[in-house]
Amino acid sequence: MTGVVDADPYPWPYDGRIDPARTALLCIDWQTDFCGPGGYVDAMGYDLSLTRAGLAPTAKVLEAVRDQGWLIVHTREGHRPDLADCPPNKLWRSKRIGAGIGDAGPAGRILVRGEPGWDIVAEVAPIEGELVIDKPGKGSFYATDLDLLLRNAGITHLVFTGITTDVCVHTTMRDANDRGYECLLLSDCTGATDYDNYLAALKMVTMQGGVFGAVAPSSSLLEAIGA
Ligand code: C5J
Repeated sequence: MTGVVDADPYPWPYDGRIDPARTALLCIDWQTDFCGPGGYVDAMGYDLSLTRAGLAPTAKVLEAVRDQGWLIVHTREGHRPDLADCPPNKLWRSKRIGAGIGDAGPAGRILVRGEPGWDIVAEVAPIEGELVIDKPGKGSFYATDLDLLLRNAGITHLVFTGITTDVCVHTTMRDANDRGYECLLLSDCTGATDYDNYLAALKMVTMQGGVFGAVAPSSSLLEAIGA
């Protein structure tokens, strides 16, 4: 049935069909720091192909929902240049593993706002009129105006893409679920720094009848919206 996503563990959304006026696409942290050469994830030595895997499917979804007039929100994790908004334990841990926040790298200062590594990569870059949320933490609601912007726009349903599945995507999805948003995570539009963690993060969403919402491949969403 058009407007309903064939998702796990239930046809999404729970309350009928997708309403483009009440549904937003969230694109979490598609930054060079998380999926590009010389960024934070690269500095930590993780396999970039895992975090880049969702780029092409996400670009396709972006194009489709842009055409259908959805609200689109991009987020960026990063800190002020003086690191005044970086918790000391986060800073300490990053330096301990040789990927110090604020340290100079091939993509500029790691996880610092305004640096090349902090930019959203070209494949899924925001266009004029799309919301961009800067956040100092893993969750997109913490210390941001995201909730206010979504509620003012009448958004009740969220479709998630982004990286990393087990960290910023999960933190945001869990928080959104607690706030009453009906959430769908697109399984091929996300990735983690560890493949087993990616799989586990997807599975966690589906427990308890959909404890944080539902999971589906982007093809199921595209089919549901007739794209
Ligand atoms: C991490 C993120 N993994 N965007 N950030 O530190 O998931």
